Amino acid sequence: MTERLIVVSNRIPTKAPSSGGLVVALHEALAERGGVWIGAHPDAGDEKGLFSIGDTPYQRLAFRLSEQEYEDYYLGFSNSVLWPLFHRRSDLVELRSGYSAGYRRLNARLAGMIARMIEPGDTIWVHDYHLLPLAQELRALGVTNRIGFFLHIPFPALGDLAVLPYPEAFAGWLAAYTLVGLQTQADTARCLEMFRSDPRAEFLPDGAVKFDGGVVSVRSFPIGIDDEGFRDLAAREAPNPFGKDAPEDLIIGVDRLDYTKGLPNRFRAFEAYLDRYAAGRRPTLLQIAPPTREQVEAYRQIRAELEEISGQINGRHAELDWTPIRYIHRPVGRETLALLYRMARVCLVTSLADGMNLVAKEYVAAQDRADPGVLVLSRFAGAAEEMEDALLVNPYDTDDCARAIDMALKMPLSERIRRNEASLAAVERTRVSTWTGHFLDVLATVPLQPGGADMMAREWSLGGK
Ligand code: GDG
Repeated sequence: MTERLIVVSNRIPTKAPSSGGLVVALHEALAERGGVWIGAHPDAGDEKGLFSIGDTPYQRLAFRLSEQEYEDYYLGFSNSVLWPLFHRRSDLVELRSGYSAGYRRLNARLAGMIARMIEPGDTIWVHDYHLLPLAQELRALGVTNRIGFFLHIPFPALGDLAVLPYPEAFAGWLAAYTLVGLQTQADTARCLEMFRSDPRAEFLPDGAVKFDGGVVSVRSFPIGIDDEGFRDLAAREAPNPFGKDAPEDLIIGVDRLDYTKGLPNRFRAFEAYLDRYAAGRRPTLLQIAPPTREQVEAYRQIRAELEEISGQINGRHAELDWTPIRYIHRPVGRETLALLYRMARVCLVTSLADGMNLVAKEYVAAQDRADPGVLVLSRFAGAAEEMEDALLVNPYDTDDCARAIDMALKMPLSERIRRNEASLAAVERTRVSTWTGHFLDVLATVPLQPGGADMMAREWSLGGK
């Protein structure tokens, strides 16, 4: 019997990765154990089945989304319903006819393709919110293998789930997995609270949940980075990315341009810092914000809003030889990013909700341990649960953030070293290569009692909502 690892994610990496992070960690786990990575690829074959792509030590199988699937499953239900809902932005949820049926159809189609190639000893690891019902669809096709799920984004509050078109289906999606992994203990508590509030769930003595004939275990697995790789990239001899005139007090922000990352709040807090605390200093906020999901209206709005705010702030404060906000709306290379992290005296992470936030960990790992910069970190990023020695802020409180910037720029060396060491210890504990191993070890040992194939529970979107 083979014991392959089958990783399933919404997107499949287009080429074998050359730099660290989750993709590399999964790539290594697959190369070591042997297995298959399955995910959507924009140009793979036609829309009928799985296509083998690329040249890697394991197999990569791609499927292609039709235009309608892209619209309903990806832009629609995944990114205009689940993403805002899970990030406490129910006001941005767009419930359009066809979204949830499209989401269910894609998950069912993918399950069909996977069921045809699965073998008895295989372990399946599904990633993220695009594929929540995949295990339930697989169970309905008779797949009894161990299936793990990891949610990269926050677990929603119980009250918010009522916004879903078929809220009662959600617990069934999760219960069909063998193991559900979440970023933080707070997420785990919210997930268990959801099961506790559901009369169909029964808690077993070991904390696992019996539901719909199956048993699911729920644990937190805080994700991390390749900290050693990042440190080496940051510490290498390289030309200054700014050329000769590097800003003196550099503050950095790095985020996909997403409304969950709290960028308007950050810009306003920086403005408040300039107005109230800067006294003689001329810091520069370098904000790198590559575009993302631009077909979704909420993303077009946040882009316009940020351009307006940064224009206003620069208009008020800029001088001939100083631009307070440098806002770069495109990606920069990973090597350059590492150098910029190391040069920056402060890193601002002001997410309004965030599963983990890897930028916080990358910044800490990239610092010169003898003269580190300071991480200002939102209490609402998952990373705050482990990195208590960062300067934790409430991103909704402009003055709290402005004061934190002031404190960070004035912080004595001894305190910067102490805080950086403590945060670094947290980063090392969650190193991504350890993280994959830990998840897979737990998945291999928790009770296996597949269930969740209840056809009634699967009727959730057949009405076409
Ligand atoms: C989701 C969850 C969770 C960004 N701009 C550039 C660039 N990046 C890289 C960063 C970092 C990654 O993208 C962003 O990761 P985050 O964790 O900050 O955020 P999401 O993309 O929202 O990720 C999140 C994560 O999944 C993992 O589970 O932590 O909470 O939302 O690595 O460095 N990289 C380069 N140029 C850029 O311009 N090279």
